[in-house]
Amino acid sequence: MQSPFRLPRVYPLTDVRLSGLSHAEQVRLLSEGGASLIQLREKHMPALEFYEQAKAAVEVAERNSVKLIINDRVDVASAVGAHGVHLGQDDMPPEAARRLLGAEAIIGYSTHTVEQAIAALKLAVDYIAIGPIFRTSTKTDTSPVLGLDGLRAVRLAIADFPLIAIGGITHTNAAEVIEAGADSVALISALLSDPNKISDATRALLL
Ligand code: TZP
Ligand code: MG
Repeated sequence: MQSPFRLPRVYPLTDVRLSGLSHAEQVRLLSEGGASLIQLREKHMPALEFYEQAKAAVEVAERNSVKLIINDRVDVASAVGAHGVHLGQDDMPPEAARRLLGAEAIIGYSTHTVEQAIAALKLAVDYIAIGPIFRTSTKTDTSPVLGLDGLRAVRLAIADFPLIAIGGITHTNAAEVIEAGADSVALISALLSDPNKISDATRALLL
């Protein structure tokens, strides 16, 4: 069996609308702040523009020894040579993505309930994301918030499987989210809402 994927404690996601910056520029600033695993999350761009931006972001990531994961788009992940893909409950099944991207690819999977997290253990995924933990205004179509008790229940149900928590995580609550059982915290607005402070905000979380 492959050894489990080791998650860094902080997992930033990019957002072009929130930051006003290209994906590549966000990857540069996040990696300057110490991030080592970054997800490109893009819900609006035409495929050509996202492909071009993802390609540029992969070059920046390689220069900084950062692993890059592409949200939703297995085709873009493959085309730009990203390290992997992050899939949701309604995206292409992880097995299909695994066939396309190969055994070495990092495949992450979003879950929103204890039941979904347990079911994910049988899939060809390297880590599970669980959320939203807290209220968030970054994503509007979310499932109900789980809170820290919900997160603890997921951790109990999946033993030591790699687990990321997402949704409403800030500098103030990140430590208790880790304490409740997450290996890693995924964040958008806490790192990107002030584009002049992206590196500092990332560094502050890693301290
Ligand atoms: N999935 C569940 S909540 C969320 C995603 C993508 C948004 C997280 O954004 P923020 O700003 O860190 O709450
Ligand atoms: Mg998705």
